Amino acid sequence: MRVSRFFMPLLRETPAEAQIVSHRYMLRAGLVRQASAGIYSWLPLGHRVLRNIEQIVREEQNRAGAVELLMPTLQSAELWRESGRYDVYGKEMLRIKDRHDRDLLYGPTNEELITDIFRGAVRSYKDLPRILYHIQWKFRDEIRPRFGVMRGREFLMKDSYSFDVDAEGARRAYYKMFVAYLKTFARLGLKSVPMKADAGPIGGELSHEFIVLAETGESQVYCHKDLVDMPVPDNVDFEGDLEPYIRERTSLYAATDEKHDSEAFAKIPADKQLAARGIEVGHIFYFGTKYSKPLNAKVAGPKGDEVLVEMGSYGIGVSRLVGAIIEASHDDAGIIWPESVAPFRIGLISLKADDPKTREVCDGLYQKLTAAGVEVLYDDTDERAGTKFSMFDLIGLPWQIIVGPRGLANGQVEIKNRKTGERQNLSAEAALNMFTSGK
Ligand code: 5CA
Repeated sequence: MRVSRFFMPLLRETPAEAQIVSHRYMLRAGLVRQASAGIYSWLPLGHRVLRNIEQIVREEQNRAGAVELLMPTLQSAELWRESGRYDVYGKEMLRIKDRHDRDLLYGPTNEELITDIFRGAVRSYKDLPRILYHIQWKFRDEIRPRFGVMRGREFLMKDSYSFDVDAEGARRAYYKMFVAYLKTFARLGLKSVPMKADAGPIGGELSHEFIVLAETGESQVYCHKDLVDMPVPDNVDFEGDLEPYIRERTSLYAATDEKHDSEAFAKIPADKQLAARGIEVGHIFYFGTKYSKPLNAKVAGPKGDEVLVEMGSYGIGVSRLVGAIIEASHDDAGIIWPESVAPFRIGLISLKADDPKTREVCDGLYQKLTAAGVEVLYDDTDERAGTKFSMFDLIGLPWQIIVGPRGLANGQVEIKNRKTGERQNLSAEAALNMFTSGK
């Protein structure tokens, strides 16, 4: 993509309404624009990051055996009356009337709708277990939307729902999602810690939040320090025994504020106690028959009797993750994207767009890198070099290739790593090889 054709409205001034660094950088780098309180338009750069995160979440769900579908954002109130949640959900739920005066709502979550789909289709335990998921916009009319996409009113969520014939099966589903989440957040460049959590309006007894530690996080959390750097399971067989992975983590203390037990925490050796702030990027629940019972979702069990299905639900805040990743990875100059989610891998910076030799080398690199499938944002404009440097540092692409007449006189271009700041001079040919070998 050429900067001269792209749409990337940067802000020069730091927006006064942004209180935390991720929100400031998201506005300044033109990732999002507020449409109204807690509701955002995703501009091209932000949209690319959102889609990259979504894709990693999807791949890890699929790897764990979950199956993707897509449910609508608008739901009928009828189902919510059946589960009893229509009245209890309160003002957070956006209620709408259609032209026939029928009650609709903009889904804040999908337990009812997925249970309805399930009960209409599945009759026997032989069709179980199943984990179904979708990645869809949600609306919660939060009293205080804040920190940009961190606590929005409209936000993108991945929500999965598991169906099993008994509690033991449901526990396996919970473990699958638990492990899938560890892998997902690691691929996004984040250190996540699963912590005992309150189930809130979703319900159930067993619940974990996945927390990314950050000073600006909204949650107060307590845990054993060893959990923070615990290696993520590798080569997992999702059909095998997952309990050891779970035990390794849940045997150490970790809890959010609501579930905090100060006596248990005090038993951790003092140098291993960690009380910190964190961002909740995922939340998983096991709630048994809380929805299958009122909605009468039953299957024929192995003994011929009818049994209510055991369920759980598993959420990831996809749009919140954009902010969380920036909170975890930035410096004074701007964002530092992990390669896995970066909107482009390379920024190609022409220092003198009207110099024929510089243009020839830049155009050649751009064409060959793009042809090799490397995503490049090519600054072919005639802006000042200093302006370009600060723009690329702000938008945080992992690599910069800087091309100008002075370097070219020595047959060289410069490569800069955004994260380490390391620079090296190479021939254009060698630079090309560096990014295309192994592709
Ligand atoms: N049905 C369950 C699981 S699928 C559910 O709704 N869980 S939740 O309420 O915990 O939300 C799942 C995730 O969505 C949270 O962990 C959080 O990362 C994200 N999330 C929740 N509310 C917001 C919000 N207002 N803005 C941005 N992300 C949010």
